[in-house]
Amino acid sequence: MNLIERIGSVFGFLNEDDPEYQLECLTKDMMRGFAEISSILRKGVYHHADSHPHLHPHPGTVNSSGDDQKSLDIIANDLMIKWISWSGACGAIISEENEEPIVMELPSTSNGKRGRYLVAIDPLDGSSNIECNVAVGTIFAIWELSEEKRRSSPTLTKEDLLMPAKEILLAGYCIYGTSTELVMATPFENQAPYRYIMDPDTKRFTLIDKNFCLPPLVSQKRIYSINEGNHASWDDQTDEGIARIKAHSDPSPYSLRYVGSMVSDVHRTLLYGGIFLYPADKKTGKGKLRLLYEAFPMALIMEAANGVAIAGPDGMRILDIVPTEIHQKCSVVLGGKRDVDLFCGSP
Ligand code: AFP
Repeated sequence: MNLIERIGSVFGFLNEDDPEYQLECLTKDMMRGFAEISSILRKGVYHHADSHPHLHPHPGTVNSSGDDQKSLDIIANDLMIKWISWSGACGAIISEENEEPIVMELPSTSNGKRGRYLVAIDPLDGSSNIECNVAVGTIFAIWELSEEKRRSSPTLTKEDLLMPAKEILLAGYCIYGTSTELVMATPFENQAPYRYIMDPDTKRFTLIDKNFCLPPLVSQKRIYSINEGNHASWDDQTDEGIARIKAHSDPSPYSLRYVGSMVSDVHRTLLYGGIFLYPADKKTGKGKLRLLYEAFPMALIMEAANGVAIAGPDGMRILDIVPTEIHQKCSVVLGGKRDVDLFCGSP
């Protein structure tokens, strides 16, 4: 792509022959969204929207200027949709906040094709904890739409957007904690996740680790992370697996750490080791976490980091699950092999 084409691409006229550059534009624009969400979260007053209604009216109400007051989930969703659409490289978006997918209209230019990529995103995961200032995050996965889907008129169905994990091109999460960090992984073999940190002044992301993997086994901490309050709804295998973890004592027992924000719990697991679980409820047989924009991206990252990502004690790989609904739920077990093996009772 020459200079003029590159400049033109800023306004959405992306060169069809350069898919890699299109993915770069999409990801860079998403990073602008992460930076904007990070700045909004740091303004603090939003944390107190519910507990201090006099400072900030409840979501869904109208403020004195007649503007709708939006919850942080909606603000983050609007921002991410704006930035993802801005790139011109995206043909469809599945967001946790939108019941229906957002499918871009067929343009009259660009060969009559909508953008190349599908983005599935949870714009603000963990937000029910936000008032007490815990780290929350954005989780996403990106696929490439087929030529047929890019031309499909007038729109695409939900079923058209059910793409398997093995076709994910890029998965990642941005964590808004004491610092804002971005972790991204591709499914290419032997390619570890990359870890970036954002400078809050310049909003630039700097690569700090090209090999963001679980620590070496000897340094992996024994930590388990699960909502024990749901104990009564676990099936027997989960119950037994957690009992095995709790009974372990040699050389040291497991510690329990649970934030209740998946990005935080998974980020800690990647940094220190351990196991994070959100099992299925035995009555419904379903977990809480969403397959396309929570379980798939985190599973891809965990496997790229030398960890294991399964849907339950039977060992089914999360990345092998065939999606049947865009907001499908699944159970999740992520972590180091040693800890997942102990949970599963594997020798
Ligand atoms: P929210 O986005 O509604 O806060 O949900 C967060 C989440 O999807 C995930 O980030 C956590 O791991 C999980 O739910 C926590 O759920 P419990 O509160 O049921 O433990």
